[in-house]
This record gives sequence, structure tokens and C-alpha cells, in this order.
Amino acid sequence: MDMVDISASIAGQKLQSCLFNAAGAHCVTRGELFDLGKSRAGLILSKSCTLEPRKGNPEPRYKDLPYGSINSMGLPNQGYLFYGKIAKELKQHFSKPYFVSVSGLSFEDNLTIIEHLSQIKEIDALELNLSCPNIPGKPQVGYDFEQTEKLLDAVCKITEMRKKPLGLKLPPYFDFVHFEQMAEIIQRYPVKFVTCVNSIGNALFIDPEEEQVVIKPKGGFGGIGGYYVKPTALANVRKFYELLGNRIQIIGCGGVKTGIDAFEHILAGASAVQIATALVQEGPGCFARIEEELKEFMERKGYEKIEDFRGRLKVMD
Ligand code: OXC
Repeated sequence: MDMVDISASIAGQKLQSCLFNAAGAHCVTRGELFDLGKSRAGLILSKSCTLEPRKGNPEPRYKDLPYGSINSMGLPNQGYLFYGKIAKELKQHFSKPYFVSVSGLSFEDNLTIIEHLSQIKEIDALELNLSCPNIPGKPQVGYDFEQTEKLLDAVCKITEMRKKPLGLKLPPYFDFVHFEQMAEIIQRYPVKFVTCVNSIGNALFIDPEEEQVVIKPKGGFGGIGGYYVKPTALANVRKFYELLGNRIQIIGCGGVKTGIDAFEHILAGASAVQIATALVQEGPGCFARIEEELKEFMERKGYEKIEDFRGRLKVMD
């Protein structure tokens, strides 16, 4: 199986494995970031950071479900200065890229954070989160095209000046018109990658025995992940690959629990694949397992590297 190579390249960075964590999953604390460094993950991505450290929403705020998870974490994180400062240390210990996810609570916060992080050379790229569904009173920026454009306009001025690669974490879209409108905006900016998708926001899971919701914040509404979202995630990867794939890389995220799930994301057009629910449920050991499963499936198919099949999804005529 050593003949099979699952390395990847994202925003000019070489990844030994195309599999890594989604922002939010096992990447808040120093210990968790080090766990990712020691694991088979091809890259370390931080929790989405805000200006100030945040405790997040009241617990319980995450629940495993039969086919995935629901969460309303509310961006618990140690503040942007922490994720900037730890970059050097991570680089001393691990030879893999380090990306920082940014989710400022306002336009100005995002600019302050990005101005600072763009100047840290040990940070290889930034992933701007346009899609956190769990902050009461704050809509997902990625569903507001005007606001997205205004933010990209300002953010890209900074990242271009500082030569820091920028990617976007998008919410799932459900209508071709919305895919096209978003792609039209994104293609006007020097965005290196888009990550499709964040959780499906504001879903509701009900425990019928208890006649109750399963998480506390927002009356039980939260972002859904895992197998519930896989078909939606694949549709978003595919559509953005069709619309942007010739110049912007797509990172797949949503419902990846096995090597075959990762294979499907790559077949749809993903250049790398992030893992959230499976990482939370299984821990960082999931990367070695999913890597082996992906390699085994690729070998059975006669593929030596991911570029052999990436984007080559067949449709029926
Ligand atoms: N997506 C996010 O972007 N953030 C987190 N949850 C989620 O599903 C969070 O912290 O609430």
C-alpha cells in the first residue's frame, strides 16, 4: 500500500496527507493542537478565533447523534493572540502546515485579527469563517452576499499586502442561484481555497422520550454535522468545483468518517478533506485509520495519487 500517495498541496503548502481537522474539532487548546501535530493529520488548523477569548455557549452544547452530531459551541476559543503566538512552537515541533481559522464577531474585529495574524510568518494561511451558525444575534455572513463582498474587499487588501494566503469557510448552499452568486463574488478576490461546508445551521434534534431538545443554547437549535450533511457537503464541493475549480481550490468537509467518504469528496473535486464529527467522536487516531482506508480503496481502484481521480465524477447522459 506504500505505492499509494495521498499527499496534497493547499495554498502552496505541501501536506503529507490530504486529511486534516476541520476548524473547531480538537483544536482549541495547546494540548489539542499538539495532538494534531503528533497525529497523521496533514495540517493543523486552529479553532476559529475571535478578538477576545471566549468561554462559548452554556453546556450541554454538543451531542453525538445516531448519524452525526449537533452543536452550538458558540466559538469557545483562546483569542487570536494565542493562536498567533503558538505558531512558532508548533513549527518547532512539527513539520506540517499550520492554518489559523478566523471568526471575528464584527467587521472591525476581523480586520484587527487578520492584520495581526497576516504578519506571523509561521502561519501558513488563514481560513476566514463566514459561516458560524451559533452566535445568538449574529447571522451567518456567508448568507449575506453584500456583507461578504464588503468583508472580502477589506480583508483581501490586508492579506495581499502581507502576502498571506486566504481561504474561506462557507456555509452550505441549497440553490444553484446562491452557488452562482457566491462564486461570482469569490472569483473577484485572490482567494486561494474555499472549504465546503460548515455545519448545516439551526437544525433541531428532539429526544422523543424526554420530549426535549438535546442541547441547551438557542432553544436546542444547532449546527448539524456527520452523515446528515454528507450529501449536502458533496453537492457544495461539486458545485464550487464546477464554478471555481480552475483557479480556486476546494476543501471538502462534511460527513467524512471512512476512507471511502474522503474518496467521494475528492472525486467531487476536493483537493483536501477536513474531518470534524468523526474526530470529535474518535479522537486524532481517526486520521491514521481513514488514511489506511483511503489508501486501500485507491489501491483497489488502481489509483496512485489523488490527482488520478480528483474531480472525475461521472454523470449520466
Ligand atoms: N460551526 C462553527 O463555525 N463554529 C462552531 N460550530 C459550528 O458548527 C461553534 O463554535 O459554535
